[in-house]
Amino acid sequence: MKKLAIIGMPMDLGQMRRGVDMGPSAIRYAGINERLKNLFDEVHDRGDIAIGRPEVEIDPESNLRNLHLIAEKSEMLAKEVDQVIEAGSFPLVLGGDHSIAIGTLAGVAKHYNNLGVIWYDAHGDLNTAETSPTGNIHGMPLAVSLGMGHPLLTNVGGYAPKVKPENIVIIGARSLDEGERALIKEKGIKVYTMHEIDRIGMTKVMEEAISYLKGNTDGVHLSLDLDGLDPNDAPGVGTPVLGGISYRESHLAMEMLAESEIITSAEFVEVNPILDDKNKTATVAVALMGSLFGEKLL
Ligand code: 6HN
Ligand code: MN
Ligand code: MN
Ligand code: MN
Repeated sequence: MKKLAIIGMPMDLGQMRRGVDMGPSAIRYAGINERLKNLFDEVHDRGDIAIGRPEVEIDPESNLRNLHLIAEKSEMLAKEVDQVIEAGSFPLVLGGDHSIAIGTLAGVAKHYNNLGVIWYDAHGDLNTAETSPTGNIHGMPLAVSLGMGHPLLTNVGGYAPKVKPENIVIIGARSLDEGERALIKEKGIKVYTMHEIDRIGMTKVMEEAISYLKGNTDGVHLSLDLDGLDPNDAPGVGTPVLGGISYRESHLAMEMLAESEIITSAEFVEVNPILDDKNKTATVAVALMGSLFGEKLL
């Protein structure tokens, strides 16, 4: 029995542009339930994690905006994700900004010895308080999951690290900060930048990424930041970067992941309906989910 559980994580505390907390609503409005219900035996929308309207935390010393709030809310998401997997369902988390990945991965990784991660993003999200140019935690979740960063973040779920550097593949990168570049080199993280996508094409990139992860992992989490796509195709994001992955290439990437059957959990993040063009970005997200879960035209 194939079961899907949808969890909304309306958290916008990892960056400074309001509106990304409405991501889960926008994605539901774009028809996620209708689109996915025929692809599973059961689809259960568990609603949203309660974020409330907390006051923005200002801690000038740590360079980590909203540290305590994000840690606390991430613990809640981790528990929810853990329960979903425990119940035999596939967890699909709707963001929220990319800081939500801290909680998602804390809930997922304890179920695997060698969790793989595909980080589909314009950015590396590999900053720490020391390297971050902004203090925004949405630029840090992949580093946090490697066990690097403030202990309140790295220990969400009660353990660290969540992933090993050799089990990560970043796809779509075109904006990396200096500290992130150094970390990628130091840890030997596999990255397909836009250069490789242009040069060898998405088909080859995905073939390579899948075979890289397939042998060595016992589960693969897809963390898809909508800003990995080109802003023409996904305008409703807080940190757009020109020259991104097209909708068509993304569609193909999701179909290849469906065929490979390696994906065991997923999240779609950074959909901000306030910055969007008639809910286009949420609509793109739902279409990509359809492909990821095996939708076929014929
Ligand atoms: N995202 N590298 C920049 C920072 O502030 O650390 C941008 C991060 C963007 C994060 O899009 O998930
Ligand atoms: Mn468990
Ligand atoms: Mn991101
Ligand atoms: Mn990004």
